[in-house]
Amino acid sequence: MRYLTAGESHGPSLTVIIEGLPAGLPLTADDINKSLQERQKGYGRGRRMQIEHDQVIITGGVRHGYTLGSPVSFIIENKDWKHWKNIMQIEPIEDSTNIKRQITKPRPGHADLNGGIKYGHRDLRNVLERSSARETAARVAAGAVAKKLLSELDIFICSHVVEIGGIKSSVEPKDHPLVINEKANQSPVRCLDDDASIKMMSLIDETKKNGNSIGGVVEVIATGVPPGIGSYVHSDRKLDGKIASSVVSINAFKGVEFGIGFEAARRFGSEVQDEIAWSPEKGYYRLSNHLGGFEGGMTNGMPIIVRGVMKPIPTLYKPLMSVDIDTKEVFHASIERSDSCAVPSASIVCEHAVAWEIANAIVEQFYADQFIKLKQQLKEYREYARGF
Ligand code: EPS
Repeated sequence: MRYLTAGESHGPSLTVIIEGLPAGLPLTADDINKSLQERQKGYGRGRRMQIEHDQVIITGGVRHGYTLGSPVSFIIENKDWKHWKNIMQIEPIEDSTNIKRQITKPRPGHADLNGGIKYGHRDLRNVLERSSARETAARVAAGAVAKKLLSELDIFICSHVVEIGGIKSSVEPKDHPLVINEKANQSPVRCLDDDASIKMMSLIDETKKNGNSIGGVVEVIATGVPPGIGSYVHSDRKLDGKIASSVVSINAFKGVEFGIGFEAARRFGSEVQDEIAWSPEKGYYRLSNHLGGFEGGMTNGMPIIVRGVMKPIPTLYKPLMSVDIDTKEVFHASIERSDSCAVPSASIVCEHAVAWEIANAIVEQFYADQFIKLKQQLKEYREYARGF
C-alpha cells in the first residue's frame, strides 16, 4: 500500500489518497474521525485547535460501507482557511510585493531556511505552510484506515505519553491496547500516571508563560501481530527499519527506540535477549520482551513496543536569534502562533504511523486483493506458526 497527502496548513483542505487497500474492508468516515478528534486534543495545544473540527469527507474508493479495491481518497477541510483566503490565494495576484504575513526571518529548528534555499522561496511562508504539523492530520487519517484493517485481523494498537520535559510516567501498562488508549484519553496529557500527568500539566503552563516550548517521549504498543512479519533478507524489507523511518519522519521527532532501546547498550547480552518458550495455546513466545517484539527485522509475536522522541516545537513566542534573508541583519525569528507542547497529540500521530507500517507489511506479505481472503490466510498462518 502507499498513500500521498497534499495541502497547506492554511489552505482550503488536506487531501489523502491511499492505494492498495484490499476490497471488502468495512470502512466509514466515523472510523477515521474518531482518530482525528483524538489528535486534536491534548494539553498544551494553541488556539488553532479551537478553530478546527477535523473530519474526513470520503471522496472515492468506498461504497455502501466497504472498500472497493480502488484508491480510497478523502479530504479534511481547514476551517482556518476562511481567515487566510487572501494570504493563501490560489489564483495569481496582481501585486506580489504587497502580500501580507510574508516571512523573511527563519525560525531556528524549523524547515524555513533550508526549505527556502532548496525551493528558491524568498517568502518563507511557502515552506512553513507545508512543513507545518498540520499535515499530521492527513497522516492520522491514513493510519486510521490501517488501524481499522488491523482491528479486523485482531491486531490492536495504542499509545501513551511516557515523558514530558523530563517528567516521567512510572506506569508500565499491561492492559489490552483498547483499555490503555481509553485510560490515556482520560488524562489531558495522555499519560497513564496521574501524579506525573499533574506535574506535566503544570510544567506546560509554566513553559507557555515563559513563551517557550517543551518536548517528550511517546510509546506505541501493538499486540496480536504474528511472528515473521517483515523480513531479514534485505535492509528495505526490515519492518523495524520501516517503523523507525516512519516515526522519525513525524514533525519534530528526533529519535526512536524498540523495547528497552538505548538501555541495551548498558547491559550484558544475557540481560537483553528474550528467552524462547512454547505452549500449545500460545505457540512460541518469549519469557521477556526487551527487544520490543522484533528480532532480525521481523516480528517475533510479542507485543511491538516503539518509543519516539519529540523535540520541543521550534516556534517560540520568545523567539531565538536568526538572520533576515533579505537584509542579512540579525533579528529575532518570526513569531507565529504555535503550541507550547504537542507531545500528547504526537502520541496519536505516532500510533497511526506505526499502524500504517504494520498494516502495510501484512498486506504485502499475504494475498490482499480481497479482505476476506487476507483474513483467512492470516488465520491459517497463525495456526501454522503456533505449531511450527
Ligand atoms: C504548527 C503551528 C500551529 C499548530 C499546527 C502546527 O498552527 P497555526 O500556524 O495555524 O497556529 O496548531 O498544528 C495544526 C494545525 C494541527 O492540525 O496539528 C506548526 O508550525 O507546525
